[in-house]
Amino acid sequence: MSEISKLVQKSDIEAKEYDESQIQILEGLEAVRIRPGMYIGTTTSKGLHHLVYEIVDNAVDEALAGFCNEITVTIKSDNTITVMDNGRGIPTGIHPQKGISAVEVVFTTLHAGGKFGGGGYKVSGGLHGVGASVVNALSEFLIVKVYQDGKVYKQEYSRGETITKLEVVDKTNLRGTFVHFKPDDEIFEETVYSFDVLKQRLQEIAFLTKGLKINLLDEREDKKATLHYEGGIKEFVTYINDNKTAIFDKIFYVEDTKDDINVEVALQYNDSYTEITQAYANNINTIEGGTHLSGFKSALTKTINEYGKKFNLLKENDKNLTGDDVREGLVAVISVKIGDPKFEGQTKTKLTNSEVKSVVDNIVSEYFYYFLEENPSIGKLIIEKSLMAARARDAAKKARELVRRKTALDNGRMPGKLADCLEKDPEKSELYIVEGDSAGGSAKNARTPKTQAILPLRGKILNVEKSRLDKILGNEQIRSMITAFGCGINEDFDMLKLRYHKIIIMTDADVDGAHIRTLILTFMYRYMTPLIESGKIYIAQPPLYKVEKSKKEYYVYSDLELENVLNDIGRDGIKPIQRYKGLGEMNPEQLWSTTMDPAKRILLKVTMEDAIAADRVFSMLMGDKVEPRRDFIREYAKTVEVLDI
Ligand code: TSJ
Repeated sequence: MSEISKLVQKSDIEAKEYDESQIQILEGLEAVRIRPGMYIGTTTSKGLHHLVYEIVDNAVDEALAGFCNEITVTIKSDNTITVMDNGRGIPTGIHPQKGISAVEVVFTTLHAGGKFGGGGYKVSGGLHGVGASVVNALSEFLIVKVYQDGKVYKQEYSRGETITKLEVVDKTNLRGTFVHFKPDDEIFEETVYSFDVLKQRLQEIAFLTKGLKINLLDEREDKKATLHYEGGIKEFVTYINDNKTAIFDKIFYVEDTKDDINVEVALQYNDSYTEITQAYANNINTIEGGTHLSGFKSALTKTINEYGKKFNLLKENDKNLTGDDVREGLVAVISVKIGDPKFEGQTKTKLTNSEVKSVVDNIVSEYFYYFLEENPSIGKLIIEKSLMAARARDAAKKARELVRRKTALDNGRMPGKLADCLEKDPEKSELYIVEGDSAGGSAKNARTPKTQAILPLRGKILNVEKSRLDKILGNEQIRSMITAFGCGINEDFDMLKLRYHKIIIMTDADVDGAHIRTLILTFMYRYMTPLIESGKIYIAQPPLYKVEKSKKEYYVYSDLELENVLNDIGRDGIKPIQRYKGLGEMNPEQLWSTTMDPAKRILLKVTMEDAIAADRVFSMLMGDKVEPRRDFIREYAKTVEVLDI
């Protein structure tokens, strides 16, 4: 007997005289409660928010089918969630075989999503795509109301069990489906919803479903957002380019369907050197790429070369522009919707349906060539930009070879100022990047030489947002980081060669320190993205104050904590309150015990949940446009001390 059926037997299910099919349902939902991680990935805050997306996806499917144009998500004051749409309402009739309504099937049967109705594309059933029954199983209560044919139907569940029959409770002239649920605090480690997290994902869904209006209301503090984009992913491109300078105004946009594969592509170029391409399949952000992305890339490179040759912007016997050349400064969003998406890869975010590649390739080639012909001034700008990229790439290649040759000559020698650790196993080694020589000196004296290495950086760190690779590689600070890390950059990046499993940025707790930290992080984000994605980068937290009272010392890490400490120990008889302006003001013992001792220190891990959000922040902080930066700093300066980017 399986573990699950044993548990089911032990409970009082049989005492209630359930029939065969109901026992199967309960076993299924019991399994969800026993191993929630298998169904929603995690029971942390991420999983908590995932419940909302599971429900919303069902309403989005109704919108894709053409029967709904508005969805309202509300965070109630008790952190329960309601989702309402204005679609046809889940069918309320009795399912002939199962003997229960479609509503009850949806909420009590695993993987019931999309089993009836048929036809069209569905975004539910995607990445986790586990359906409404999983949300039901993991909710202390769930109430569904269907507004249909003049009546309001209602049914209640608790932890996956049916509590009431589906019954008519009212009259109505509305149409739609309403769901109210409370995530079970026996399951979730965190039960407080974040408005910003929900807003981020709902905005993405709204971009990907043009015309659909999504309202997000927060009744805890009377906040709201309306996410509604008639232009769909075209407006997504505008949004990504917000803090950047586009090199032409018009956005290329195409939507077409071939062989039942619906393809939407929007793109524009900006004057930066980085590429932002976001690919989606059935509204899932396919960060590992796949066939839709390959089709797009192949079409873009081919079309630009063909156009350039045809209109004599490229010489007949010149080398072709490469994919990298034509994607410098590109912002593109690709969204495909297909009946039966297949995902593979480490995070199951790589689309593998082979038929998609040529469909995307054909659609993009045809329409983009036409777009260039119709807009010759844009065509010329794109070719010129690509040619510049090609020349710069040659220069960068030479610079990189020089760096490689130098390192070979140095025989793999580390930068002179690096005080390396004795440990050779990267898993046990950590690197502190410290700004300034005096702080570097203190850190070298404070460290545990066995496992802690120190790399002091002095002088200007280049703003990589404003330079191409050849110039970046000419910067000594950046070169010393690349050499010390050992893992290379960009296409040469190799995590296996990384020499430290923790890289800790330690700068002064002042404005200059924050600026230097942002410069270092920008470099890491643009050239060593996997380091950030895999959580190898940390920020050290030196204390802001030292309070001394009756021979005791208190180290304090924020203004709020200072208030609390002073209230705790009493303000009378306090000798000095020392404000640390720089790391250099601490002696090595103090630096060790407050900031570097693994047993006591506080490290902030740099995370990157959302690549678009991160890109916007870095473009804004480090780019040319002053306005958005000023607004951002005004908005956040009051509340945030360390940006958790
Ligand atoms: F799944 C769910 F219960 F969580 C949920 C479903 C939650 C929300 C907020 C909305 C929905 C939902 C389902 N909205 N609209 C629908 N539509 C159907 O289920 C439906 C209606 C009619 C037909 C038909 O063929 O006549 C087919 C379907 C799938």
